[in-house]
Amino acid sequence: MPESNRSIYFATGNKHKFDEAKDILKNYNIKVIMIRKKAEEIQSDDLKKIARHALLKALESCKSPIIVEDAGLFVKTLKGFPGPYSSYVHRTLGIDGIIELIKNKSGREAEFRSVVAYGDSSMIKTFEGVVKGMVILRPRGISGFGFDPIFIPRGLRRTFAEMTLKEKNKYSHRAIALREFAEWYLGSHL
Ligand code: ITT
Repeated sequence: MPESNRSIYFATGNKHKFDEAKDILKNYNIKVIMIRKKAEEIQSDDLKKIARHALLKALESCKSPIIVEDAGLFVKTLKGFPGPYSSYVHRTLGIDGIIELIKNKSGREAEFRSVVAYGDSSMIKTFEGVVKGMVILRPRGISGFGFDPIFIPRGLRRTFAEMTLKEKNKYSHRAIALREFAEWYLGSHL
């Protein structure tokens, strides 16, 4: 059983995601407990489908209530690539691979998208967050993870990797989706 009725589990293999989620959810008095999940993911071009599938798997084998999150970087000039394949592409091509793909193309618009899927014994619900911005050709910063060093949110000058976790949490796709989740969760678990 969760430690209090305001505790939820987060199944992820990514400690950075967990740390970001913990910081957001603590503002809502929701305690989050990390459960390491295996990196078996379905391939789909739809983040929501991936998140729902991961959630159903987690509900089979883990405790509840539980959340999972699926996210990706969608680069406009690459027609949305790497998108749902971001995790794999980051592991294989890496940041340099994305830079190589975009360096001779025009247009730097990109967005990060996140889908948080929540489930308990009676229901499943998803929440989405998007942050628009641009990708750059020279990585900057050492904070965060993944594609953070090449993404600058719209209207700002620094990459996510040049921000503290708290600053990133003001703007990020994950923070938007998690805040939506938290508002709903508190509203329906009073
Ligand atoms: P899970 O175990 O939770 O699935 P993961 O890292 O594999 O962790 P995803 O499947 O959602 O997560 O893959 C998303 C990839 O997209 C991630 O590995 C990063 O390369 C990139 N990404 C997603 N959100 C990001 C963020 O906030 N900053 C930088 N890169 C991000």
